[in-house]
Amino acid sequence: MSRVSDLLGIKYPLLQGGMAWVAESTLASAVSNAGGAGIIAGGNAPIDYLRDQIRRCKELTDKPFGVNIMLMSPNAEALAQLVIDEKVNFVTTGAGNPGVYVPAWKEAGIKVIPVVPSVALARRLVKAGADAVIAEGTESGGHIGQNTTMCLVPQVVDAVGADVPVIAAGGIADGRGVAAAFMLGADGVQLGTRFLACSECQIHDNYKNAVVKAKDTDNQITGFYSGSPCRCIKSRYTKKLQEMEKNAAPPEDFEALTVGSLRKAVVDGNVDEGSMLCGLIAGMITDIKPAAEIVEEIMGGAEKLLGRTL
Ligand code: TUI
Repeated sequence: MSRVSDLLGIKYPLLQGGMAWVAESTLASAVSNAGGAGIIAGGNAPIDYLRDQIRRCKELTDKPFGVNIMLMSPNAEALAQLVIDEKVNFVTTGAGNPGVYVPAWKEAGIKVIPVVPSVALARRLVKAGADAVIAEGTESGGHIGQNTTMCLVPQVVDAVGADVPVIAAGGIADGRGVAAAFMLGADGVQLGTRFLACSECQIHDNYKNAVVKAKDTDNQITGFYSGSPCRCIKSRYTKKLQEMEKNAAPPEDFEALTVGSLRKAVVDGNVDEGSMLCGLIAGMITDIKPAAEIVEEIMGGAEKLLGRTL
């Protein structure tokens, strides 16, 4: 068993990304039932909805699953308490430094696994008590840092020391990517984009099909100049946003375009006005299949390449 499987009590050291608006109980439970670690994303969602999602997930699986807390959410503090009240197995965090919450989570026996886009933050959070870190490269979909998976993972592995497992994220969607992550010193992987094109993923079919159709170059980073870069499938929406950035459009114009854009993609399937967050590896994804098949195929492929069980 890998150290990540040991830590989380799962079969395979594979986590499903905590994608805002996307990662809900149906997807998370399917990944957990497949032997990986499913994750419910907090995003900006209301606490009552998230409590229901956690409880629904417990009904759909008896395996461990986690909750991702997006630290820029106004509900982050309430969700930090909810995961304690609901005795969630583990927490991942994104878009900020979760340091203030770590002592209470540890006290409650919750495993803490922050996403880190840099070596400095990895060091800081390990000192604060993180059980593992997710080193996320800029190949990922959504809100991203600037370092690539290939460069970031080995540097984080060296920085955190032998006792702390590192989970690689960004640009991984098959056995070759998993094997490469392990060669870089990772003890586990987190996949988001591959699970967008998954039968149990509840996003609108238009969004799902856009992931499958995307080529290697059908990808665009928005928000680059505002300091909040976000990777999406290239669309009318991303082109308009980039045009507005170039022309330094007023903040109210950005707000009019971006507010509710994730909902438009995920719920309405509006591929022109919605923001279809998606990683760079979408170009390699050509089919939609059940989570169990995805997990078995990827981990089987990695085990063959590495010549050992994971
Ligand atoms: O969080 C993500 N990806 C996301 S979150 C999201 S929803 C969203 N909504 C509104 C604004 C922004 C996002 C869509 N995609 N990935 C994990 C991640 N975390 N990527 C980068 C970071 C990160 C950045 C800075 C983590 C920590 C951090 O710390 C800065 C500090 O405080 O030291």
